[in-house]
Amino acid sequence: MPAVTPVLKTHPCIHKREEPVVRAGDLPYPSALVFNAGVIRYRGEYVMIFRNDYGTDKTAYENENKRFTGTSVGIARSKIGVDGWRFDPKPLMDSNDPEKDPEMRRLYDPRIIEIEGRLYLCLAMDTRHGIRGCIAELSEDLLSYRIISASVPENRNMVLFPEKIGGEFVRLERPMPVYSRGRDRFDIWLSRSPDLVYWGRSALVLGVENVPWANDKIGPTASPIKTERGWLTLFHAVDREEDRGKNGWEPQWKKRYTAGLALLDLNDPSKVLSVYKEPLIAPDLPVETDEGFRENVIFPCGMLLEESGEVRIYYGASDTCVCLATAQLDDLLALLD
Ligand code: BMA
Repeated sequence: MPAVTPVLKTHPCIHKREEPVVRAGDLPYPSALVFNAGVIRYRGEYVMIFRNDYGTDKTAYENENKRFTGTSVGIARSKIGVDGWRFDPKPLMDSNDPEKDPEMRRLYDPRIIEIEGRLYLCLAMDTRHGIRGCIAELSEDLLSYRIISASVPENRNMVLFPEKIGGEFVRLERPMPVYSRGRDRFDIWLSRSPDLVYWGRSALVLGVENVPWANDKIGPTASPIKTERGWLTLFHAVDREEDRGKNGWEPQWKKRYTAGLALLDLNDPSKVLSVYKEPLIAPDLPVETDEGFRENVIFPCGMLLEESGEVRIYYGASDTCVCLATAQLDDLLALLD
């Protein structure tokens, strides 16, 4: 496979686990790509909620033009959050559910967070009339959900802060203003809410032009972590070159997704205190660069701070499997002067 240029490297403070933590063959139901997973610690174990695209495979996709027939969102639990995942027997959500709202095509890219003892999911919702960012409340047993808020199109990549700030719920989000900004010049925004249903007082957080290696778009990834210096915040950053070749199952894949790092003000997270000027995580393992549906994609949806001071970053690799990277909190904060 041709190398993707310009070369972007993972920062040395990041330790990547070489093998994926979850992949398609692990699931007890139809599955082709398992990726973009949110993770929390909940009632003594780790809960992962992941995206699963199904209905084809590499050979059928490339040789018979057979496309995916569905997207589901499923749940897995593990005592240690690395291996030993136990999968629920069926998905929580499925685009082929005959009872789903006919307007809705699918839900995907789930992020999970516990706020004040309740569980919430942020999801992208493709509908017949555009992409909506939505928030769902998840039952305590993780077996059912209720959508409580859905934005107007076009918006997605929502993540909730883990606590109220100034008495309000706060989310990061990524609207897609194609008409006014030109194609794929997308930025990170923030909105506030008294109740998680009504959202407003929106503000720009970070423009794509402030991320030196991104020439395309940026977006939120996982719920930020509270530190003494500010909200430790990951984001995804996309660079695109027209001459990039096949890079996966599709005839051409021109983009590369990396993860970047920023620090947001504790009391007003629309204020950026610092952005690390290089990527934090770039695709460089074989599973990230040479295999998978869309190569060179790092797409984190979960970030956890362990008692030891280790930060765990769960990310989708190549839109194909779930991988895990770790770093020490102090090392990450040292990048944000
Ligand atoms: C984004 C989303 C993600 C995906 C990424 C790379 O637009 O659709 O689910 O991981 O593209 O394909």
